[in-house]
Amino acid sequence: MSKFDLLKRWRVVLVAAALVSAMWEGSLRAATSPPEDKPDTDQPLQASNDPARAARLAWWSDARFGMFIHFGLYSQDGCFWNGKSGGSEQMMRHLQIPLAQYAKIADVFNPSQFNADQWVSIAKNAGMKYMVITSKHHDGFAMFNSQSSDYNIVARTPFKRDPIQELSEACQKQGMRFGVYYSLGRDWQDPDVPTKGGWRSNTWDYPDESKKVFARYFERKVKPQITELLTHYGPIAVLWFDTPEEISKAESQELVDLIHKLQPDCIINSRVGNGFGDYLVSEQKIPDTAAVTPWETCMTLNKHWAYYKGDEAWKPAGVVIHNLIDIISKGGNYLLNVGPTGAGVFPQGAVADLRQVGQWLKVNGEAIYGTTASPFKQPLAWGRCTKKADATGTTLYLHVFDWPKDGKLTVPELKSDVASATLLDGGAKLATASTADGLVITVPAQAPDKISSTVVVKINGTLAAR
Ligand code: FHN
Repeated sequence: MSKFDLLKRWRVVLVAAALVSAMWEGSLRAATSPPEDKPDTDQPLQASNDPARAARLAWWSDARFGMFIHFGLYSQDGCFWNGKSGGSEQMMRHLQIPLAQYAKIADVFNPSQFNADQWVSIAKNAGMKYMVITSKHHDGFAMFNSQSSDYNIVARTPFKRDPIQELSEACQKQGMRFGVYYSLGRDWQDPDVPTKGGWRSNTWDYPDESKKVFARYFERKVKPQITELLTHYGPIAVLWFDTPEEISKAESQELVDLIHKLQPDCIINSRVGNGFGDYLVSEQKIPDTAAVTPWETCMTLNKHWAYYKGDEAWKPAGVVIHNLIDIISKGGNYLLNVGPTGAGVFPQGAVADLRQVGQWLKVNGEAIYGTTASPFKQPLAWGRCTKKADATGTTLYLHVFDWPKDGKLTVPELKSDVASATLLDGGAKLATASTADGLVITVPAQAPDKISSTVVVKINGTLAAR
């Protein structure tokens, strides 16, 4: 065999060996690196006709629209660590960063541009009525001056201020309801937090899942911190728990009782676990149909919960407005998330979006706040419907996304006695006719708003939908 043939044969062997090792390496990484975190599947809520729950939820149901904020050590460099992308606010898990290393981020965390009044006024001008901010995410780091764990922003950072305190005060000043997010079943600082299947725990500092006892963490950290948040930070309108994981039914019940003892008006979401809570979480998705229990869609404005370096994929304001209307037409609330930077400011893309949403709500807010789900069984081809009903009758708000080209807006299921139809913006009266196809409203050639125009239909007496 010539030298050339021999070389060729060796080359084939070397290339094959390189291929096999690359595949092996890849499969190793796949096996060891935790799978991407998908939203938890939310357990259905226990049925409840508890008048106290209805009373707690009254303002929340009217509010319809709130701001979610993910802000923590992971914000410092846009979910990057040592120049590597951590993928999201879960970077400590995704990069398996040892606790001692991750805690060093606190040494430089100094959001010097943080201004609570500014955050609240941005939310308020966007038409949002409540705010929920991460008081402790899965990394276990408290964004408040916790007396039960010095792993917190006041004790461990050069910032030394308490953003939860400052935001609570700013919300009270500006008439915004204030709530806190708390990661319940994931805490990568505490040695006692097992998760379902283990792969969402801190297995790199605390590898033995069998040694972890949730109850110890529950007594040592959860109950004391929830007590602090409900005792030292003024009215907490919503306690937004996340990832209940291994919490027991008794522990969920104990938390609910503790919260209602300290602040009876505090609303609790379904991720307190085991079917407890006042409303159901629907993460990143809008249900196809109206739900019977109170519910809320929480959603990112771009593609990440926390500030992620380079993520400028902001949902256009039109999409946000259509989502808001769609959600309310199904009886839900919209909790829209912003991830502030490590400097303590909202990304400009988010601010611009929210400003445009607020301008639309300034004109059309009557059709949003205090409204309830559409009375119609069939979806409306041109948009959505929300409604208000009181002793005097029913008002329907027709949200027209696709303005009729022939000037005729048909509401197929509506056969009630119509008192009037008007444009919400400007009040122009519109002619109506009851036909075999339903109510036909004659509308002007031009849509009042390019995103969604509102037609107000007042009904005499009770609504008769087909
Ligand atoms: O893992 C978290 C995630 O970081 C984020 O906080 C969302 C918000 O609903 N909840 C969990 C994913 O379901």
